[in-house]
Amino acid sequence: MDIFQITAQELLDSRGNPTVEATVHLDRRRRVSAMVPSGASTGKYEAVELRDNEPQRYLGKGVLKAVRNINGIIAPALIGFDVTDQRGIDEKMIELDRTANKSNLGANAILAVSIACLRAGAVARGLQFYEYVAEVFGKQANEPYTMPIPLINVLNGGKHAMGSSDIQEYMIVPVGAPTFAEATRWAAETFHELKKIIRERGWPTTVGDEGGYAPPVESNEEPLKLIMEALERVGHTPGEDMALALDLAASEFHEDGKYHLAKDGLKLSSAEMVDLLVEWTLRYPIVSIEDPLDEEDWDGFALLKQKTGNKIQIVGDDLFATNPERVKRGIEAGAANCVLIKANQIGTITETLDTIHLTLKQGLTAIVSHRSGETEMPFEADFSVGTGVGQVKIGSVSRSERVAEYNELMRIERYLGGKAILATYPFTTAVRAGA
Ligand code: 2PG
Ligand code: MG
Repeated sequence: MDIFQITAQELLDSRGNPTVEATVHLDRRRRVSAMVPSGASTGKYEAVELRDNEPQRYLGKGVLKAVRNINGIIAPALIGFDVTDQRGIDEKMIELDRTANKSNLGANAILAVSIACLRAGAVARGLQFYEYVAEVFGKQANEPYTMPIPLINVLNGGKHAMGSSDIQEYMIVPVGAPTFAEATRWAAETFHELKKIIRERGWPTTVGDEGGYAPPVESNEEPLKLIMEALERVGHTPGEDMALALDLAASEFHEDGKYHLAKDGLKLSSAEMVDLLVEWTLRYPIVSIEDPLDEEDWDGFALLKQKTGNKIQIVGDDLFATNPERVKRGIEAGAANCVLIKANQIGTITETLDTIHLTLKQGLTAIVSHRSGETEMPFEADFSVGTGVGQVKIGSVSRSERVAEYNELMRIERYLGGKAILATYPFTTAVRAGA
C-alpha cells in the first residue's frame, strides 16, 4: 500500500513541551499518527532534536521548523513509497537530511515520520503493531514471542526531579515474576509501600518526570535503603523476586574530571566512583547499572565491568547513543555488556533495528527505553515485544504516559495467551552469584 500523503503538527509531550506528530495517510480515510519523545539528560552523541529557538513561543522549544520540514520536504519525497518499505523510507529521509546527526531536517521530524510509517505498515499488512515490528525486525515465524522484564523507576532524581538524589533513577526489577502482569502487580504494590515509607519520613510524595517519587533524600544511598524496606514489607525476597537497578546518568554530574555527588558532599575520581558502585553491588541486590560514568569515560566503564566480573549488567545509554559506531567502539573497549535502545537517539526505525541486531549478535543485551519526556503513544511496549530483546525501561507505574506502556504490554500478553514467555533475566545479583 502506497503513502498517499504525510502531514505534521506541533503537540505537547508529558512535560508540556512541544513535540512533533506525523500522520501518514494511506488514502483519503485511513491515517496513522506517531509522536516522538524527548530527553532531559540527553547525551552529546544523540541525533539532533530540532527546536525553533524563538523565545516568544514555548520558551524557544517550539517545533514548527521540524513540522515544516515534514510538510514541505519529507512528505513530497515520500508520497508514492510503499509504506512497508521501512528501510527505503528511512534511507530516503537520511539522504534528504544530508548530515550525520540529522540536524538539517531534525531527528524529531525524521523519527516521527519513521514511526508513523511503521505503524501505518502494520495497518497495511493487517497485523498487530508488535507483530509487524517482529516482521520488520526479521523474527522467524516459529520463534515464540518474549515478553520483556520491566525495569521500573520508582525513585527519580537528577534532571528528572530537582531536590532529590544526584543519581537519576532507582529501579526495581521483578526478576522472579512468572508473567508480565505479575511483574507489574509486584511493582505497583512495592511502589505504594514505598509511598507509605516516604510519608512516614515526613517527606512529600510528589513524583518526578518518570513517575517515581522524588523525596529530598539525605544521601544517594538512602533510596536503596528505602526501596529495600518497601520490598521487605511487601514480602518480596530481595534478589530472588525483585532486584534493583540504577541509572546514574553520570554525565550530568561529571565536571572537570570529577563526579560531583552533591548530596554526599563527594567529588570522586573515576576509579573512586567505580569502587563506590562495586561496594553497593555487594550490599544491595543490584543487577543492572546504567551510565555509571561519563559518556566519554570508556576506561571507567571497562573498569567497572571488570570489577563486577561481568556478572552485573553495565548499560551504556549516553555512552552509546543507540549508535552502531559507538557500540562497536564499546565492544572493543570492553566498556559495557548492554545497550540502551532509544529510537530518538539515532533518529530512524531502521537504524534502531540495525543497532539492536548488532548488539545481540555481539552477545550484548539490550533494553528498549522510553525518554523522560513521553507521549501518550505506548510505542516501547510493542517495540520491545516485536524485537524480543527481553528488557524494557518505561518509568514508574504512575503518570498515564508511563502506565500506558504497562497496560499495553499486559494487553499484548493476554492477547498472546500461553504463547508468550516472560524473558529470563540475563544477570543475577552479585549476592546471588556468591561474589
Ligand atoms: C535515561 C532517560 C530515560 P532522558 O537517561 O535513560 O530514563 O532519560 O530521556 O532524560 O535522557
Ligand atoms: Mg539513561
